[in-house]
Amino acid sequence: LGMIRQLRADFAERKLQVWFQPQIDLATEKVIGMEALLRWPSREGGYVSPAVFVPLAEYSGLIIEIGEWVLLESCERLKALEGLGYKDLRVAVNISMPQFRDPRFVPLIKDTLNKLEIKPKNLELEITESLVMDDPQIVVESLKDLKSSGVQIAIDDFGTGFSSMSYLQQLPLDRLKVDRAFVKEVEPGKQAFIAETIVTLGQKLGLKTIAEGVEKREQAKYMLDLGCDEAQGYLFAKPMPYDELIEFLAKHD
Ligand code: G
Ligand code: G
Ligand code: MN
Ligand code: NA
Repeated sequence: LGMIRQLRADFAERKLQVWFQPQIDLATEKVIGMEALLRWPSREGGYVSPAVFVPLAEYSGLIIEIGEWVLLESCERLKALEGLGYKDLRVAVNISMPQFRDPRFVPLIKDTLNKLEIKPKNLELEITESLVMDDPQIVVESLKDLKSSGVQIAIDDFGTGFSSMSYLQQLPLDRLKVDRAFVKEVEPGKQAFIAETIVTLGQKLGLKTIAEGVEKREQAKYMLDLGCDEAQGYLFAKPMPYDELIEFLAKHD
């Protein structure tokens, strides 16, 4: 409870940050976009892991306000990047279940895109398999609505959740994110069967695939050879504050 109170106070005092991790087209190695990732500076120095505080924010309902802010912040940064000449980048935002249960969620996204004049296809929502299973009806309904306005949808951490494959055909998906646990299996002289199967599944379903947690050159090469489209990971760039992202983009091309 103490931690939730701290989180609420720090959020109110604008101490939370949104960082960005670049995403790369594997064939050209051009930056195609970035994932927005929350950062909570800790009183003891360093950062509290989102794996710790995001569940607290979900449990307390705070994630609705925080998520609204992450969305706005991400869209404003995307718009600013457009002004700097980066015309067609995409920003991926992680979404939690309580946000779907908020009736203002779908209109909020549409209004934000409208107000900032952002192309809907340049916003991607990342959801997990377990989120879908939690309440398939509301998730499918909301996503169909958003998808019809052009927003992109990705399944995060694909292959790690407890879920039914049947939702893959009901959801209006664009992209599978191959979890880093499967990319990690890519070692010299070995085969990564699960990563390979996910890429093939994506292709058969007409979806793009993006490899997460790519740390080594041989992993990028292996995933490209499998037909995986995109990647993110420390090999290319770690999550970073917006100011560093601008420097990274300037240097990268
Ligand atoms: O940055 P890091 O890899 O530690 O993030 C871990 C996880 O925290 C992410 O995979 C994601 O699931 C979650 N997370 C990060 N930022 C956000 C956010 O803005 N909203 C939600 N709901 N989850 C986030
Ligand atoms: O949304 P998701 O839970 O997948 O968040 C991605 C998390 O993975 C972020 O917390 C980010 O800091 C982390 N991450 C990103 N790239 C790498 C990587 O190359 N290796 C490892 N170990 N973690 C990564
Ligand atoms: Mn994610
Ligand atoms: Na992930």
